Amino acid sequence: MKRTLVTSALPYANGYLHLGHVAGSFLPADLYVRFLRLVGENVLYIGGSDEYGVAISIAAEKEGVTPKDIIDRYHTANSEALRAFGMSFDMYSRTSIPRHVETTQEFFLDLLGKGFMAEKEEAQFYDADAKMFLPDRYVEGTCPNCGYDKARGDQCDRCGAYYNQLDLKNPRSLVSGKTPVVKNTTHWYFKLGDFQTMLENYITTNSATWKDNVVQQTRSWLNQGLGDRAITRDLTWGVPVPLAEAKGKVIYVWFDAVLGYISATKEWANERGTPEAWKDWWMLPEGKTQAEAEMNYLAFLGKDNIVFHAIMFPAMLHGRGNYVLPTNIPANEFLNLEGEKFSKSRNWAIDLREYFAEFPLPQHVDALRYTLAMNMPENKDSDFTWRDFQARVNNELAAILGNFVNRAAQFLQKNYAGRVPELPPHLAKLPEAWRLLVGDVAAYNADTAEAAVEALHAKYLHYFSADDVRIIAALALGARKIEANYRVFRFRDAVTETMNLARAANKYFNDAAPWKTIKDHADDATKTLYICSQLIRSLAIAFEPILPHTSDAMLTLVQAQSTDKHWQSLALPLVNEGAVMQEPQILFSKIEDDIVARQVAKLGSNTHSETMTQTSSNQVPNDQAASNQVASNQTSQNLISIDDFKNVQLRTGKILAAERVPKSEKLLKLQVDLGTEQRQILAGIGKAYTPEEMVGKIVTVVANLKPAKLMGLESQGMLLAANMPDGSLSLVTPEKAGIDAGADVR
Ligand code: B3M
Ligand code: ZN
Repeated sequence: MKRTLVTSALPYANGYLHLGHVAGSFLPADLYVRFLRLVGENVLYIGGSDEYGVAISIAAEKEGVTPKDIIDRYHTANSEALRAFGMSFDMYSRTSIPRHVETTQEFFLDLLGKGFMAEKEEAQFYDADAKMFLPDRYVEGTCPNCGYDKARGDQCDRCGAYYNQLDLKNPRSLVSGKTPVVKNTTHWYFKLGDFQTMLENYITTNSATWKDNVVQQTRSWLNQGLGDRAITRDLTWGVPVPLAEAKGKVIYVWFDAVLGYISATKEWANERGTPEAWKDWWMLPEGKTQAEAEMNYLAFLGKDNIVFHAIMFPAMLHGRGNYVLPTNIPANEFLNLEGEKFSKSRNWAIDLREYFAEFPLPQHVDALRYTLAMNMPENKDSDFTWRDFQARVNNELAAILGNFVNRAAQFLQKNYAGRVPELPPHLAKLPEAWRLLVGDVAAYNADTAEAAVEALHAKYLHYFSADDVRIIAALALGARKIEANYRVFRFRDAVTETMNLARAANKYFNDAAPWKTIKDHADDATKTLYICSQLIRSLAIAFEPILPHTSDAMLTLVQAQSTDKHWQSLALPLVNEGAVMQEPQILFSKIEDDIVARQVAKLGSNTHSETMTQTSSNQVPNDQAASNQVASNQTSQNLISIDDFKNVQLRTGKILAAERVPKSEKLLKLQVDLGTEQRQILAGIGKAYTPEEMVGKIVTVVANLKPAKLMGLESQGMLLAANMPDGSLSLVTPEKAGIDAGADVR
């Protein structure tokens, strides 16, 4: 039987969850899971707190409390906030539980036993003041490649170079600010390189449906070639390395964190009294592939966690053997706040607790879910603004959905004694006709909707007006479209289409104008209100993933049976005639200007200048001091989007002729064949290359650069070259032979 396991990245328990976390990895997963449950699929949704790593111990030291104090505080607060936000986890666990320690140690020993680990003694930076070895994120210095003076311990944010920590020039400890010493230490390395081919195959088979950014990031890691990764640390807070000779060492937090999904599933299985049931979700049945076993695993997360879930975790799972691997990794980009990055210390943030303190009602939870879903950073970074929040609530939730439900319910109260109307005798068979009609709509699609209305109106003339047919067809076709969007993780579109259904219902009520027909065509009014009662239920089901509280209220309003809560029956008339309705409540009240103004004014009362990382990668704490310096690297990085990059047209070019530019040591004048045209390009490579050796070379050209004049000569493009350590240049050329002029470079 088909199963879908869903996880959301485990946030570090060292700070309160903010809207960025929620939009990145929680809300999309919850929408998806709730949708699958409505469809009746077998799904398990797992999450929890990530409680080890330097992020936690530093936060503890700063406050003079124990790491346990920190994780208890934030795990409790965050699991409570997520519950209030309507997250429908089957289990929200934590990585400090004994079961997790066991699971992690088991994996470590198993991979060690199979030869996937290497033990190495290596020199590492040691902070003598803080008495600790420095993880890469806690040392900063000058990049050995480009000279950037805020390069991280293992990677330069300016030129992208990767290097060994010890190659960093002028290293500074970010813990004490002092220059670290070099000291030897032994660590265990996970031999990721052993999984290169397996991972390449894994990506090739699975990635057809993956998001571009996930595939690209993963491929680029694979293209660099995978090497050994140290997975132990000289720290006290973490899962102890289960070897006698490794006293005082713990397992690297990322190695244990991804296993948190498994230990949380074990916890779930145990709590429900079926301790072995976790295997149904993680372990392949004997002799079956994952596809044959119909086992899906979807890992929702923010973009900075991709590599750990697309490379490291699959390697660990495969190495262990017989485990499922992620079938998809629907990573989101980042959410900004009023056009700027979330930053706790600048008070440029909204955490969930704060939001609930200001907006305590269930309708406010749903309003936030809706606004975040409509602005989900699916394919690029997106923005939450209070004005947009206000507009979404007032103009959409209140003015469309709330308005429809409220008007219909009021009308029923006033004119039908608060009951779902009973159909007049000549329409007694209308529910049956409705079912047949929905069956007929299956032959049409969104493009042929009007044809459907015409044909089916003629067919069911006795029961339905053209408008009746139109709204019923809209439900049936809408349900299909929404489903298609959820299936491919297009949440914004799914939610937009859902609101379109409410829009159609609102229009239906308006156009039918029952307040008029009730005077002379009472049967028409009765039918209209019967249909509207059904629409309330249909919309409740359509909105359930997005607005769970509102959905419940709507179902209760028309006394819909919870057993009828299925996506498949969304468009069917399942509300009973004569059902006594609840007293209608306002679903969404308007948000006034002064409320919004107050929220905006609260932002930005400033102290320091830390940028909060949203789902910080590695071990960067998103809290105060240590990370002030760490995170400042990321702001100076000035990230561009993939779209920005796509604006640059890179193409291969073949050098047809080359000569020195008189009076210039550096400049060569080149005639370059770009496949479709010939260009003159002046390149500053004259010290590294002679004109003779240039001719015939295939180079990489920026093809859409504005022409410029250099020493009186026009240059129509630019060549790419890398800076060599000795200051000279090396042209960027295709790695494989057989490429001619004019190939796209991406
Ligand atoms: N805690 C990093 C983060 O919060 C890390 C994710 C773990 S997912 C297994 O972004
Ligand atoms: Zn650099």
